[in-house]
Amino acid sequence: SNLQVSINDINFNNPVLNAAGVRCQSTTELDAILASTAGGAVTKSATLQPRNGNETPRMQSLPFGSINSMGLPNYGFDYYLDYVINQQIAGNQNLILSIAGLSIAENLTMLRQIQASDYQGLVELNLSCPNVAGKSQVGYDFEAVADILAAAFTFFDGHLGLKLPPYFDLNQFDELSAILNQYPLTYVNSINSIGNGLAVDLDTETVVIKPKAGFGGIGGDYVKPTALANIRAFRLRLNPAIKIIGTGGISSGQDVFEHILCGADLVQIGTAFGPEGTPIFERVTDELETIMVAKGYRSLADFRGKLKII
Ligand code: RRO
Repeated sequence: SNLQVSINDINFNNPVLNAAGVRCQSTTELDAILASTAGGAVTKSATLQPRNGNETPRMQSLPFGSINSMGLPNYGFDYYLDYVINQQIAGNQNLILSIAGLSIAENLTMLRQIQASDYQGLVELNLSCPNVAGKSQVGYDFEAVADILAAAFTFFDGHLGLKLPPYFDLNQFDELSAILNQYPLTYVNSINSIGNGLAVDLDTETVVIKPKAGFGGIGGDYVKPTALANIRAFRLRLNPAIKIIGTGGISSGQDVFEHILCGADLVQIGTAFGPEGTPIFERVTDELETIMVAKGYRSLADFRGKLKII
């Protein structure tokens, strides 16, 4: 079957990428993703200055997923911009540069530097980091989202996507979509982790991660229904020119199929990529093809967004 996807003339051999954050902080890790059968690679969200992130333990596997409060550890914006430009020179366009400034001004500074650089690829503005103490998520403040897009599109003419937090009220999808539809966004990526969950260790009667007194973002199987709902809700509301990346609870070909059926163009794997590593990309892609063959679908467009209601 044909698993190819193109987003604004940028081509991906298949729709399955890593999600920002997991095994993508160093160039060694990014090289391993690109050397695998993954459709492409996403860089760890960058801040202008390098950061060590929060104190450890800051990520923990849970029975049906994960909890993390990494606190944006990364090698700094220049490190990732250099990497994606070097990949572009080598002929690889299947990358996404993720940025997560600690303020709107910092995000605009990074976007200006990208605009001034030779990088022509996808840029993912992460408005949904739940784990920097004292900073609320821009993605839950729709006026702030409108302000940053208005400012960004006065000078930025590259391919800009937004990484969004999960929403839980249908009015939120209506209000945010009305804002997003006013701008030439390339895509939205739903969802980031469900912020500020809490897990308990029965034996020790403690929390399981140290930062933020144990509160952290939830990923994995726990979040798949919320991810599917966010993809579906945005696909029904956003201008068709705005593509959708589905992230949340993917560990099998069936999960990928469900994301695409709800409207995803590309998908990303976070939690499950941690323990399984790069072999996960070939496994889930093979599983997706098996489902497609059984159903008689030859391309992703045959079923993308075609979820039926009853
Ligand atoms: O680094 C993190 O703590 C983190 C980020 Br930036 C994010 O966007 N989502 C997440 O679950 N963790």
